[in-house]
Parts: sequence; C-alpha cells; structure tokens
Amino acid sequence: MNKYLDIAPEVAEALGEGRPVVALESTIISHGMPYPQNVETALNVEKILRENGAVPATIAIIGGRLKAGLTAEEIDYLGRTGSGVTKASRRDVPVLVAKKMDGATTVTTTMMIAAMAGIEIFATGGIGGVHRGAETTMDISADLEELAQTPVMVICAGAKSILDLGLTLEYLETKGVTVIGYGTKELPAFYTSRSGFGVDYELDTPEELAEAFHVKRELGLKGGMLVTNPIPEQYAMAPEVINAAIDQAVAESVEQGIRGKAATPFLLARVKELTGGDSLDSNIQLVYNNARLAAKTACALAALKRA
Ligand code: PSU
Ligand code: MN
Repeated sequence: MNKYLDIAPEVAEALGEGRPVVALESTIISHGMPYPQNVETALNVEKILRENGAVPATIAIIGGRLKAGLTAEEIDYLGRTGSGVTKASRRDVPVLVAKKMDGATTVTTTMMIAAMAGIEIFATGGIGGVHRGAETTMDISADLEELAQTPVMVICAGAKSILDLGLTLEYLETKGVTVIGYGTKELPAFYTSRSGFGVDYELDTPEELAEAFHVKRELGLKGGMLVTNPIPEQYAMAPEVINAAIDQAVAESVEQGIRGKAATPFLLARVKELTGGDSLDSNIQLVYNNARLAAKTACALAALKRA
C-alpha cells in the first residue's frame, strides 16, 4: 500500500469486501461553489451515495496526506477556506506532499488518488477541457490527459461552454477516451442537456455503463471512461441566458488576462454572479443527479465482479 495514502476505515472496509465505493472531488468544494452551499452540497452528495447503496470517498490532500474519504470536519474546512486551499492538479502533488500542505483535488488528482485506493467510479459536476482560444493559449485541462491514462470512470454532466466543446471532444478522441452519453447521443453542456455535439455511444442503464467499464479493464486497456449525464430538464437553464453569461465571463477573462489554473475558477464564479445564483442551483442539482447514477453504476460494477 502507498505510504502517502490514507484510506478512511469505512472506505477501506467496503473496498476489501468488494462493496460499491464512489469517489468525489474537492476542488468543486473549494473553488467550484461559494460557502456555505459548497459544504452543504458536498455533504448531501455523500448522503445521496449512501441512500443509493455506495460508500462515499471524498478525496483531497490534507497535511500532505493523500486522503480517500474525508470527515465532515475536513469537508467543512475545505469549504470555508475556499480558494485559500491550493487547487491541486497532477503537477502540484509532489510538492504538496513533500511540504505537508493541503490541496483540493481536481478531476485529475481525484482520479489519481481514487486509482491508488482502488476506487473505479467517480462522480462530479463538470470536467475541465480545451478552453476557447486554446489554439493560441494552449490552455487544455490536465483532466483530459488523466482520462487517457488512469482507470477511473468519471460521471459528469458534460462540459460547460466556457470550454470549446468541439475541440474537447476531438482531444478525447485522439487520446482514446470513450465518451458515453447517458440516455442521449448528444454531449450535454452542463447547464443544458444539449450542446449540438454528438457523443460516441448512448448507453441507457447503470448496468450497461458498468459492463462497458468492466470489459475495458478485462481487455487490459488503460485509461478512464467519460460518462456524460444530462441535467434533469426541470433544473436546466435557458440556453440564451446561460450562453450570454458565459460569453461575457470569457470576454472578461481575456480582457483581464486571467490565465493558467485561475481561468476555470474565475469563469465559474463570474457565471454564477452574472446569473444571480440560478446557475448555482442548476449546478447543485446536476451533481446530485450524477451522484445517483454513479452509486447505481458502482453497485452494478460490484455485482459484475462478484459474478
Ligand atoms: N468545471 C466545473 N466545476 C468545477 C471544475 C470544472 O463545472 O469545479 C473544476 C474541476 O475540479 C476540474 C477543474 O477538474 O475545475 C479543471 O480545472 P482546469 O480547467 O484548470 O484544468
Ligand atoms: Mn487550464
């Protein structure tokens, strides 16, 4: 076992017995939503996973320890501290661990730590991708590279159009990442269920998702798998409203020269301000929706492994 990794006792016990476990990220807590809704949402997501038969493992780096499974106090700490916690991507891990620092894990680092712990299913809101204007900025999220190499299924609500969705799909194709639409043949655009871009495959049940992942593993194929789950229609935003807010936020980020790891948190916060909090409500609901699907998929995967 990895000497830098702490698996919470409940998580370790479930993994040891082949019971379903679902990983959750912590950048969504510290940098993705404001306090106190971030903590409230994180705790509710854990509850939803339990209600649907899976053990939650929220992932972070605390005092230089890689953590799979946090206490409510640790979640509260990350939520209160917000952007005061380092947003930890792959490149940050060695120094944060060596210096015994804290880090909120992105999709990238959550996948890394989940894989070290033996957790195969991970639920979140949205993934990073190829940013608009990446042809000159080269701003491409490390999340895409991680999906190409680390064997974890990421269940999200697609990608926000703060990104270039077409280029994001091209990049995933190049990297050999299977992109699945859950009950749809169209990539969901996070706040809305439709983006106009097609996905590779539509699968319609948690059992089908689990089977695809199981087969990938049995074939010895490396890398993860991306499941895009549309936001439930009653929580979706009007496309004109959300697209106008996103366009304005992107224009402001260019004007203000916001770059690097600051770009995504800036855009998320600005979109939330511009929509007067409506986007936050949608964001919370789509995370809950992804948690339900992830728990059911983890149950189906556990059953397949027992068979
Ligand atoms: N997209 C969201 N909410 C988020 C993020 C992305 O809708 O909270 C976070 C995730 O942690 C994701 C990270 O992994 O931002 C991507 O950051 P970057 O674009 O800097 O790679
Ligand atoms: Mn980036």
